Amino acid sequence: MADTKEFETERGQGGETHQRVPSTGPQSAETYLTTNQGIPVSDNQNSLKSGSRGPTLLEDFVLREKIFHFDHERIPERIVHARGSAAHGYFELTESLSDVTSADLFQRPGDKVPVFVRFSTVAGGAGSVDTPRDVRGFAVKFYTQQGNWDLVGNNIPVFFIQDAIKFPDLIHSVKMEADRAYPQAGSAHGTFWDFASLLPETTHMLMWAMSDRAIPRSLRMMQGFGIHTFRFVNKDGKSTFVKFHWKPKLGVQSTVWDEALKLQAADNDYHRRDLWEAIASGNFPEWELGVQLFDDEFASKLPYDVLDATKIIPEEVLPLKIVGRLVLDRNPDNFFAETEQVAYCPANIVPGIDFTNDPLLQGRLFSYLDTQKSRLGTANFHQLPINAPKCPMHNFQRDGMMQMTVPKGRANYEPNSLSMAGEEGGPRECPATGFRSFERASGEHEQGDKLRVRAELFADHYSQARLFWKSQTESEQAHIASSFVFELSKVEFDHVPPRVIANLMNVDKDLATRVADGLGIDLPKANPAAKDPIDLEPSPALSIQKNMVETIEGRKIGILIADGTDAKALAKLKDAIIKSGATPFVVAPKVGKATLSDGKTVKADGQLAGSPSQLFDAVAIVLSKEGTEMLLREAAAIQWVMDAFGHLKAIGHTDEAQPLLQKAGVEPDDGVAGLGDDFLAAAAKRFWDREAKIRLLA
Ligand code: HDE
Repeated sequence: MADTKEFETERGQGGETHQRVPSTGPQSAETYLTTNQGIPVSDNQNSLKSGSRGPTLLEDFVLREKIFHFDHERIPERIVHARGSAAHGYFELTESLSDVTSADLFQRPGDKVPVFVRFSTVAGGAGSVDTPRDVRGFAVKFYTQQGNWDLVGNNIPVFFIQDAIKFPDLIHSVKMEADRAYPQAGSAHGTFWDFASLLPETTHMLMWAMSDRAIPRSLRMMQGFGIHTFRFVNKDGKSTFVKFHWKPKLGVQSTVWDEALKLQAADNDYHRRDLWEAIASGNFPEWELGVQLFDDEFASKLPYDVLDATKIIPEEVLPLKIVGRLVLDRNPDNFFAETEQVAYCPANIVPGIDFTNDPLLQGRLFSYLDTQKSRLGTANFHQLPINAPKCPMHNFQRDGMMQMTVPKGRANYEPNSLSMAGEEGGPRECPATGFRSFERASGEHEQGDKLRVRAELFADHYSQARLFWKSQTESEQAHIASSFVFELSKVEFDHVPPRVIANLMNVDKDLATRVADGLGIDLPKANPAAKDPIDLEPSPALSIQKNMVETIEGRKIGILIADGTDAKALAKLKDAIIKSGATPFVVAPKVGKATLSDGKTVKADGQLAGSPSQLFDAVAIVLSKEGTEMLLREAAAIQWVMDAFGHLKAIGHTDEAQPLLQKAGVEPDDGVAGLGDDFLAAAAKRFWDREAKIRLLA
């Protein structure tokens, strides 16, 4: 892109502003505006008219081309996962997996592979909000030396359905309803729960979706999962099953529901902005890659099927082996060219990795390539810079819309003997390094008659939902029960909530009772289970609260100030926050300036009305007596403090600010502190115990 630093500003006859390259001085072709054909443009403010007040002329090709191109700027949004944010980075191998896979990226510790990672919500459109209750996509494109490998996963390790044939029904039911086109970006509506209640296989996923996993604090603070069981294949052709896990360095962190709702009003782009700002400020988001490796024998002993995407293998049953790290260190240069045009595809796989017969995965292998053609318009979308492999790529595929390469010679077929005539013959197959599918069926029933059936072990719909429930803390259980109540309270069909609760009866009677109570309806009988659930050992690894990483690194701390704020206290606090790896954000009634105790003025980062406390992980109220008195008359300030308390955040404050805390209903607890180290320690946590005092949960 040309950077015309030197330009002159002039006024036109009608007073319009013209920025023009200097009439004298350098006028290199790099600096002036052109049409798409490279023709220099003399005037970008006025269309060509017949007379200054006359009609616009059709011959104005500058105008026509500009408007024509603008008219076609949009492309179809993704059918699902339309709303997303992405970043560049790298994957670094820390432990070799050469014994189980021949995949080049898993051979040599220390090797780095470039990646492009896109996070997304599922249900909403491209312009929808960032913080609905929803599953998040976690798609990684690895540009390896053996071609692109796409690990297209989610932040929840299981899925709603077991067979791809149900995906269109699932998505139709969860997206905005067909006649009224609402609600946008949320599952709290009739058609979704109607469908889900009729499919007991959704129960496990519903437990996750109703948990705090579905309202993440940040894209940087989510786990990621490949979900399906995949295969590794080593150089001897031996296969090992593998499940992929991403573990965030900052731990899994979520919001509370009221906060997530208020974030939708405070900042539609909350997650997008958070990711961008973290990378721009050098706080690079990071994850570890963990793998669960197992063989046929292990798989055959499990009480569930490893081809069933509604099941996990608990980490306590099969520990993770950490083999590498993912670092996101560069924001996209252009949202459309990169984040919008990136085309992930689970079928993009490299030698050494292979699929399994998971019937959900098998359907995905068709869907993604197919959808990219309608989204990106041509079979040549792989040539877009963001999709192109970063290793040599050549074959005999030719032509098509938007062909960007100019192949030379006549070799567009194979076999050929053109080299015998001294011409280029083109590339040839390579059995030694080429991709080979794992040849053998493993396990029973992996081949045989053509049957439109589901494998028998898939029939256990509830045991793992129960396992998930039992693995949560009391506070997390209360959140899950309350989410069911919230979502079902939005369902206008009276017959649907009892059906959901009848499924929950098979998970846990207490949960079912709490949801029924919360809705004020009678407890239904349990839905007869296709296979009776069994009690599995709880998995503490599934709880967010039991695994909190207590750090303020990567967090944002809101500091409320006003005229009269103690200058020294403010400087000291900001300094301490920065030193501990967090970001301070100063909020004041007027963004332009606040006059501090020493008479100096400071500029705030945000104005009080536009910077509610849900934007921060913890808050400090650094007010003088006069500042407090003023803000006691400002509803936004009272709400600021009230919400920080209600969202279970640490609150640091000056003594003088106490009346404001009182007016906001803050009761003293471990999370309410001064402004010293006690505040910084508290800012690393959420105060779950507080919730029982302020919220009636189910
Ligand atoms: Fe997707 N999914 N999906 N999905 N999916 C798409 O592909 C599909 C499923 C996931 O950031 C689409 O390029 C089917 C599971 C992510 O660009 C589409 C089935 C998981 C993304 C599609 C599933 C995912 C998509 C829409 C059932 C977690 C966003 C646009 C068999 C493992 C990728 C596109 C991005 C996107 C189909 C189920 C994850 C329509 C048919 C399970 C993260 O092809």
